[in-house]
Amino acid sequence: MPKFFKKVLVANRGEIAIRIIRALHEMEIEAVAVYSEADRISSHISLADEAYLLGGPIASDSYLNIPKIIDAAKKAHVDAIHPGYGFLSENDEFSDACEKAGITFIGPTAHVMRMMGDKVQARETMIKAGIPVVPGTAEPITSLLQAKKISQKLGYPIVVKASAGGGGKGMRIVHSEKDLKKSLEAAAREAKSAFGDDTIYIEKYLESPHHIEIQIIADKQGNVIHLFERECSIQRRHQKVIEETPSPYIDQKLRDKMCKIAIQAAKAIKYTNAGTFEFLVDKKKNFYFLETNTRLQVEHPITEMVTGVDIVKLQIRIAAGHPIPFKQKDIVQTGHAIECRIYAEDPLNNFLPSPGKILSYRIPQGPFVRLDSYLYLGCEIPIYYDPLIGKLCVWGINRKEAVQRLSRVLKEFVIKGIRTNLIFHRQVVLVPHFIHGKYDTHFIDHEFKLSQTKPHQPLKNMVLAVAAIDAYKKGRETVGTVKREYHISPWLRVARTEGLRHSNRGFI
Ligand code: MV4
Repeated sequence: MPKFFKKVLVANRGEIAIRIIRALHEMEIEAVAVYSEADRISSHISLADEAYLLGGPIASDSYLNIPKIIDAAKKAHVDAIHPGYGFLSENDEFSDACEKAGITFIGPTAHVMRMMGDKVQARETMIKAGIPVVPGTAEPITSLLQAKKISQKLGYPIVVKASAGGGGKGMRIVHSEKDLKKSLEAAAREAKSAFGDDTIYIEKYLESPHHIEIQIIADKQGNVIHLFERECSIQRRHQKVIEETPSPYIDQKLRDKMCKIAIQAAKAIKYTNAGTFEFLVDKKKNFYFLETNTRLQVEHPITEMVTGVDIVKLQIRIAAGHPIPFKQKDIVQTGHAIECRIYAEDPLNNFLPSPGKILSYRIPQGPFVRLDSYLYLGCEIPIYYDPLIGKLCVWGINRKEAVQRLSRVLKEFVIKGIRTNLIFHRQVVLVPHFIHGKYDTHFIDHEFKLSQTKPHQPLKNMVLAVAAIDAYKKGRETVGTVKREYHISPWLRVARTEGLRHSNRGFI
């Protein structure tokens, strides 16, 4: 008889559903999958012990539908539900609905979710707990005069943010008072549209910060530990793309300070289960609380690789009422890990989603390589959900070896039938600022222009032609027309032949 739960429903899809099912099976717990019409043949179903169809392809009829998920959980007689990330993972109503149905929600309490989901309240709570927050308003902005006074006091640039937001939605950077009114209106409008709540607040804008987060684990007995930091500054339109640990930007002294503050913050809000406290670190190495992610993070594997801790198993254990089975002194950071998020999107077409069917693929393997994905031959990448298809993670004894290993596996990794951002990742590992760990949140904007401009057709044809010749010479079979994947950055190859320059400010 398992020590924790007999049966758990995984209220998610794709790679994270598989990740959770694997943890459950290693704990000898039965796994129940749920799925939509669009995921009828998805691989998380085949790995589960039972599977329940929720409804149509759109998330509101399936993965976001609380009554349907609770109904499936009751039919399956599960003891607990793991929400994964995204969808309902930070939805306090879902957490409440689980508890009301007598089903354990594997995550923090609904109260903590509500407190941290309101960014103005989260800031107030952190200020009371003695946690450094970015200078700004403790209360929402309700008038232009109030905004002007606050902004004059802070000094421009300032940033307007949505209280119900996160992830940069509704965020507006304001460089002078003349732009303040329209920015406030735009931020409120976007917040209302995205979150149904137009509450906004103001902060001093930190120039070129780092986005560094601390992984926290807290049990129901009051024990709180950290699992060190993750550097998440390589983002495109506020979407993390590459994460690594340890951060190449902070030293041990700053790491100790940040981890201690994150534990202090978790204790102040009586956090339980796995959570992540995000900070901005400025050029003077001052750090400020940004927001709390009350769920398992996409990028959790790199923390697992350097600490040897299975975070998902810990979540399940804690939710079942068991204490953390080790002390802080038992946790050490060993080596260096980097994660590349593999998206079904086309960097040659402004990173637009690229749904379709996987016709063939070659998975990179070898020592210290981990791929969390739902890929399989014939797999359909649907248009209805986030285009993340997997996370390619590597570990090295130090950052140099991790980057070398990442470069190798990115060349090995081939996916045919859809376009992916693999071509982009292969460029990143060639950029000196990345290789030397000298980057901040402006990395992509500063180093690449791919995300802003679509290449003019002749250049794009040239890239494809070069790749086809390259593939033909090397005897590689191509799919239909031109092989879409390259093993070194075709942009660089064409740049050299075309006389184009790949400066450190991208292609011009
Ligand atoms: C900031 C900031 C600088 N100053 N707040 C908030 C949501 C997160 N995804 C990005 N956020 C930021 N908040 C202040 N006061 C910088 C970021 C930031 C960022 C901003 C613009 C472009 C890319 C960014 C990547 C990480 C963090």
